[in-house]
This record gives sequence, C-alpha cells and structure tokens, in this order.
Amino acid sequence: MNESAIHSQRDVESGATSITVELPSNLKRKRKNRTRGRGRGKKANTKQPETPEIESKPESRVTTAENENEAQEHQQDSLESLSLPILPDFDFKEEQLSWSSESIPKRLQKYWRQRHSLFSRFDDGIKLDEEGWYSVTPEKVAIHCASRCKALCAKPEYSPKELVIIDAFCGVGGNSIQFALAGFKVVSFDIDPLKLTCAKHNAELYGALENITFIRGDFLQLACVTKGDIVFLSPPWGGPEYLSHDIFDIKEMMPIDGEKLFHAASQISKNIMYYMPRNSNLEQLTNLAGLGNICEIEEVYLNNRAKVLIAYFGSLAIEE
Ligand code: MGP
Ligand code: SAH
Repeated sequence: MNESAIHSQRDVESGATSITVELPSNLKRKRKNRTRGRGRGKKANTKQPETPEIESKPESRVTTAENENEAQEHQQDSLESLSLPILPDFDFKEEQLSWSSESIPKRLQKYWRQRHSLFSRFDDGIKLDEEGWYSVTPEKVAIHCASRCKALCAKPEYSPKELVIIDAFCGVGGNSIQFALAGFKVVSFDIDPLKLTCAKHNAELYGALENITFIRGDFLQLACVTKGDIVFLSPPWGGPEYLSHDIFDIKEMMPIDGEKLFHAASQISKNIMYYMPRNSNLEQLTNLAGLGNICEIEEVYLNNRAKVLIAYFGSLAIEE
C-alpha cells in the first residue's frame, strides 16, 4: 500500500479546485460518503487550492535531452519493424459515423444532447460511432487533461524538451486533439480502424493533424516498443453500464485488466494519467502508485455534475 494520496476536485467549467491529502484508509471512508451507482454526484463546496505538504522525489526522466533523438528514432524503428498500419485504411460507411437529430437512435439521445460539450465544433462535421458517443472525453475535460501535461513541461527537469504523449486508446480523438492543440507530439493508438478514421477526420477539422501519429493496434502488445514521456490511458470500461456497479473494480470489470494495463504503461513512463469511472475503487487506483509513491485522484465535474475520476502518477501527481 502506498503512503499517501492527494484527493482533489476540479470543476472544468469554473476552474474551481479543492485539494486534500489523505491516507488510503481515509479515501476508503470518503468512498462510502460519496454518491454512488446511478446517483448524480453534486459538486462539494470548493475552496482555493492549498499546497499539499508532501515530500516527493522528482521522477527520473524516461528520455533525457541527450538521448531524445535516439529514443524517437528507436520508437519509429520499433513500430515500423512490426509493419503496423500507421494510418487507418478502413473503408467505412458514411452513415455509421455522421448523425442528425432524425437519425440518432433513442439510446444515444442523451449523448446527442451533449454533442457541443463533447466537441464544440460538432456542427462542422464531427464523426463518431456508437462507442465513440458514450466514451469520448468532453472537450473541456480534454483541455484540462492537456493543461495538466503543460504543468509538467514547466518543471525544470522537463523543460524545454518537446514532450511526447502516448494516447493509448484514442477513440474518436477527444483527447488526442487537445493534446496536439496544446503543442505536444502525440502518438495515438486504437485497435479499431473505424475509431482511427473518425479520430483522423476530427483532428483535421480542429487543425491538429500535424502533431498526431495514428497507429492501429493493441496497446497492450505495443507498449513494450513504444517510447514517450506521458501515457494517457482511457480504456474501454465495458459500456455505459459501468454505473450499475456500486464500486467499479478496475481489475475485474473492464474488458482489459486495469492493473495489467497500468503496468504495461509503466514500461513507457512513470508519468501516467488514468481516466476512469467515477465509481472506481479508490484503493485499487492509489495502490497502483506502489510503495512510497504518490498518486493524485481528481474528481472531475462538468456543469456541476461528477463526470469521471482522473488518477495522476509520477511527476503528474503534483501540480504546481
Ligand atoms: P456517462 O456516465 O456515460 O455519461 O459517462 P454522463 O453524461 O455522465 O451520464 P449521466 O447520466 O451519468 O449523467 C461519463 C463520461 O465517462 C463520458 O463523458 C466519457 O468521457 C466517459 N466514459 C464513459 N464510458 C462508458 C467510457 C468508456 O468506456 N471508456 C472511456 N475511456 N470513457 C468513458
Ligand atoms: N479518449 C477517447 C475514448 C477512448 S474509448 C476519446 O476521447 O475519444 C476506448 C477506446 O479503446 C475505444 O476506441 C476502443 O476501440 C479502444 N481499444 C479497445 N481495446 C484496445 C486495445 N487493446 N488497444 C488499443 N485500443 C483499444
């Protein structure tokens, strides 16, 4: 069990934040007091950020300024040697990816109503498939994720290096687009060619294509040949039914074992951002940090409603 965790709340509309430092046992207690299941958590009173009194060791960098070029070449070589399709080559059917108020099925109408919150440029012709509708990271949350990475760049040990973000499950591109617009180089994986087709199209709409390399493949298999400075993990949670569980077991309830996934990502970097259900088992999440390391768990609110949990590891865990 790790020694401590930072628990924070962030409203991505107003920017309001509250931060507390807690032991895992307190996190467990807090869990019991939170709105559960399908209930809609209301934002707690927020206060000004406090500097948590935590001793932290700066993480050693994955790639140093000296070996950066070598590392990037190595990544290219490693991925190319696998003969992976770097760009999607899937011949999709237009009607699967473009929607209107007439064509949207009843089960997706809740997401349709949120379309401009998912993508502010939705009306310019955003494409997404059914899984994309319920999985995409809302734009303001994606902007927030990118800003946390920016905070990392400001740390002396990472500046002025051009950081590479690995978006391990890019879906229709919600996060990749905002990482790229924030100026990062992004390597975006997805196993589904349809998602990559959408992501590439959407990135083009946002003028973000230039900074993104799309790779079709299974991230779990490719992690060992991938290089980067930050890994963003937003895996499939098994559909919108994730809220039917009181506590979401990150090891047992996702299509991909959440602990195994974290360890695969750790091969690339200690700087991991884990985008998880708001009913996730907090103890499981904090324990991923390992003995003596800090993890920050942030409850993210949008329009006064709890949306997701984001767990930060490595140097991402302490925002300055
Ligand atoms: P939600 O609970 O399905 O929607 O997803 P919402 O609007 O909060 O519904 P409400 O009725 O509970 O208010 C909340 C957020 O979780 C979405 O905006 C997605 O970003 C994210 N999300 C949902 N699912 C099912 C997944 C998933 O499988 N994978 C990932 N990476 N994100 C998901
Ligand atoms: N953050 C994304 C949503 C990710 S949803 C966005 O904003 O759009 C999860 C994605 O993981 C889905 O697109 C799914 O196709 C992909 N996926 C599932 N298993 C995978 C694997 N083993 N490797 C890479 N991608 C995978």
